[in-house]
Amino acid sequence: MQNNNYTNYNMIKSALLTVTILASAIAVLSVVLVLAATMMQQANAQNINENSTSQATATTFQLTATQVNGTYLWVDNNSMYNPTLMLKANTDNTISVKSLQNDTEEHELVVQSWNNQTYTESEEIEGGSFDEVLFNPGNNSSMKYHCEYHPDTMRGTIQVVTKS
Ligand SMILES: [Cu+2]
Repeated sequence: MQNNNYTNYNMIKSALLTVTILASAIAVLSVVLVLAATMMQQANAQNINENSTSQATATTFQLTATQVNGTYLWVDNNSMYNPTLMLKANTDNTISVKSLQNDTEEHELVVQSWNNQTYTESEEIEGGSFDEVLFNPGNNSSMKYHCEYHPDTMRGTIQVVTKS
C-alpha cells in the first residue's frame, strides 16, 4: 500500500515535470519566434529605406530590352517597365543597356532633350550583348530616352536630381 502510493506519487511527479518542461520549451520557442519576426520586420523596413535613398542618389542604371506580349519595353532590375531614371545632376551617370540571349532584334538607347536634341546614345545591342553609356545630364531638370528601333514602346523619362 505504502509502495503503491509512493509509485503513484513518483508517476504524478514525473508527469508534472514533463508538463512543466514542455510548457517552458513552448514559452521559450514562442519568445524566440516573436523576436525573430520582429527582427525580420526591422530588416525589411531598413531595406526599403536603403532602397529609396540609394535610388535618389544612384548614378548607375540598368535597362534590359525585354518583350511583354509581343511588345518591346525597357525593364530595370526592380522589374519596372520603362522606368523613370533619376539621374544625378552634374555627374557622370552610367546607363547600362542589355539585350536578352534569345532576342534577335536590335536595340539602341537614345537620350534626348524634349525638343529631340540627342545628348548621347549607346551601341546597338542584340542577342545577349550589352553596352554602357557614361552620361552627365548637367543642370537639366528632365529629358527622355527611347530605343532607336522601338521608339513608340521602349521609351521613358529622365529626371535630373540635384540633391546629393
Ligand atoms: Cu528596341
